Amino acid sequence: MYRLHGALASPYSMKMRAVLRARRIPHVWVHGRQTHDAATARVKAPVIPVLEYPDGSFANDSTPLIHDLEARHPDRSIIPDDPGFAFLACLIEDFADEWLTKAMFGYRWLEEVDQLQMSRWLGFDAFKGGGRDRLEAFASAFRERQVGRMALVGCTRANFPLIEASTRRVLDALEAHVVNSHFLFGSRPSIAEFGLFGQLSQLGVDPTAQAMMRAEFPFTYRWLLHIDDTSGIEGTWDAADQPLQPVVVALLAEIGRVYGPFLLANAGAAAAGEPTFRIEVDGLGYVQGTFRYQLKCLADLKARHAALDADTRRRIEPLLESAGCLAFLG
Ligand SMILES: N[C@@H](CCC(=O)N[C@@H](CS)C(=O)NCC(=O)O)C(=O)O
Repeated sequence: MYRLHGALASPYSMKMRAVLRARRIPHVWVHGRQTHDAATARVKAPVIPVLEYPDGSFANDSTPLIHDLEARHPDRSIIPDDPGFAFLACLIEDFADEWLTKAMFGYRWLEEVDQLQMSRWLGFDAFKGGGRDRLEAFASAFRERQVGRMALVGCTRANFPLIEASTRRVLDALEAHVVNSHFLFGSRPSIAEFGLFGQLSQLGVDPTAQAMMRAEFPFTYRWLLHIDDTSGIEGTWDAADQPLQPVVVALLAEIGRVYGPFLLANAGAAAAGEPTFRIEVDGLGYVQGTFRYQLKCLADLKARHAALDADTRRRIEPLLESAGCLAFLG
């Protein structure tokens, strides 16, 4: 039995919980301040979710965890068996984890109504009782901490127009898709859906973002409840020669438009020893501190792309080219 240590307000925790459910991997869901501190003390970077393995070892970082579980458990894989679709699914997951998360963080901590509501719910989730005073004390301390970190993760008011425009394009594409099919690469969920679900699950709860989703993206809003538990889904992957869903083409175009330039600018700044970098997309500027973790993400994506066999590359490169993704994968 695995033990997944996470939090309801943690997008990566919701992602991992949905993955374990979908794959019918026996686990218990453990959340709350006490277990959080105990579990994060057992890993290098004190971030959640933390997965406790049946042998008592602990590990975190959702993407490597997902691939490790793929290696340990063959059934109900969430990686499409076609190497081309597998690469695209991993690219979309990384985009959600590293770019869409800025929408999640921005919608949560930019406006006071969300800061107040979410910090209180985070306190409620952390202590599960123990009185209002303790909850409020935690809430105001956590709110101050998170609001103070907004610039660090690029979620400033000045950056938000680009983050929001990008998020709306993603939601537009999903809204048009989920009425036809709940999945991107067939009739079963892939790592891409879980990456998107993780971040969007929070937009489905936080007051301002939830109101936007219910009003403008009502089916995507409902889709979140479906992806939260797909343990009952028995589906198949699309065949390699089947045309890609328009939603996949739209997501790749968004990756080429915003995420590629973001990763390249971050890598360029790191190489030049610059503390910050700036990109501009459709006239909207975005400034952020240089981030080491995203250097690893870019390197992983390049390595996955380079590892593709020649036939697969020939098949998906025209799509990557027209989406502008080869600019950062080459
Ligand atoms: N790359 C990690 C990111 C994990 C992460 O950032 N988790 C957040 C919660 S969603 C966290 O624990 N942040 C640390 C903190 O706020 O102290 C993953 O994919 O699991």
